[in-house]
Amino acid sequence: MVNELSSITSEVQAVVRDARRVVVLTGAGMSAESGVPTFREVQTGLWERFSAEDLATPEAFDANPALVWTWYRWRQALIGQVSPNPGHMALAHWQHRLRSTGGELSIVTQNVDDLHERAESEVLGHLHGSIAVHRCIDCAEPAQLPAPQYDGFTAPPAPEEPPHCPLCTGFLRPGVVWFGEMLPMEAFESATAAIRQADCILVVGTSGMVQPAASLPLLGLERGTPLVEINPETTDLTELMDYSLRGPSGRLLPELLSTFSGVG
Ligand code: BV8
Ligand code: ZN
Repeated sequence: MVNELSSITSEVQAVVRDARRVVVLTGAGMSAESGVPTFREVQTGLWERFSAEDLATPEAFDANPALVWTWYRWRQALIGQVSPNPGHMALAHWQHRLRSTGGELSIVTQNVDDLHERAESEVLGHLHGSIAVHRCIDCAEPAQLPAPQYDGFTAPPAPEEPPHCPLCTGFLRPGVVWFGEMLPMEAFESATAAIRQADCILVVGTSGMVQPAASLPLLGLERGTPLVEINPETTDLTELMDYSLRGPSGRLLPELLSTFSGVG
């Protein structure tokens, strides 16, 4: 039975304070306070006619490569303009602190941004890939591209065709996992291995709607590992949790960390 809490209690502190092998599963809500729209927030501007789930598919790219390509380059440019928030910084502090005493904090993210890395965390796995890498859709040849520059972010740019592969004539595509595509096995297997070793699992800023990522906390539940959620809303995963802290990760993660490490 989940304890839904509006503030951090001594019980939650006790569960988290002594943990030595923590796994943190993060979703789009982790980056919301940095100014990156979550995946299910209403799309704006040019994309408002489409849901993210409609655009994040091989079929959409096939049907309209310019629209999908420009959507990703616009999102990548937006990510490049924002910074990690206090929630990212708190996880980086915690990871550093645990590692200095022989412990571990493993970050498994569904996010395609690099904000955990820019907060100087090491990320165990990006389950849904990365928006900043590109490859050929036909021959999978990796391609290096300069970061896109869009200023203002008022009216997203007019669609432009993706560049072509330097080896064949294929279009370049973003290195993200689209709906209907397999997750990177390495990332998923590392995540399941870390969860099997964990003595505490945090689930931060995810609606828990996307599979198979959303099933990872179940592995912890089967093993009786304490499960703590941080989210302003209840989610598809809330019922599985031991504790669900109702609030934004940018406030609650630093608060959680400060209760047992004196880091403000
Ligand atoms: C696969 C990259 C199979 C692209 C993404 C079983 C049942 C039903 C469906 C399926 C199933 N198994 C597979 C499927 C299909 C599908 C799926 O799950 N569909 C859903 C919609 C039901 N899954 C797949 O297709 C996956 N592939 O299973 O392949 C297969 C098998 C064999 C052979 C071939 C194939 C691939 C899924 C990956 C899709 N790609 N992203 C891109 O970014 O464009 S998913 C996308 O959603 C993002 O990565 C995002 O991270 C992810 C999850 O969303 P959230 O992170 O949770 O974001 P969301 O907006 O939903 O929620 C934000 C949360 O934050 C909210 O709860 C909000 O309250 C909270 N929040 C807001 N502010 C804050 C906050 N929290 C904290 N602090 C705040 N300040
Ligand atoms: Zn190619």
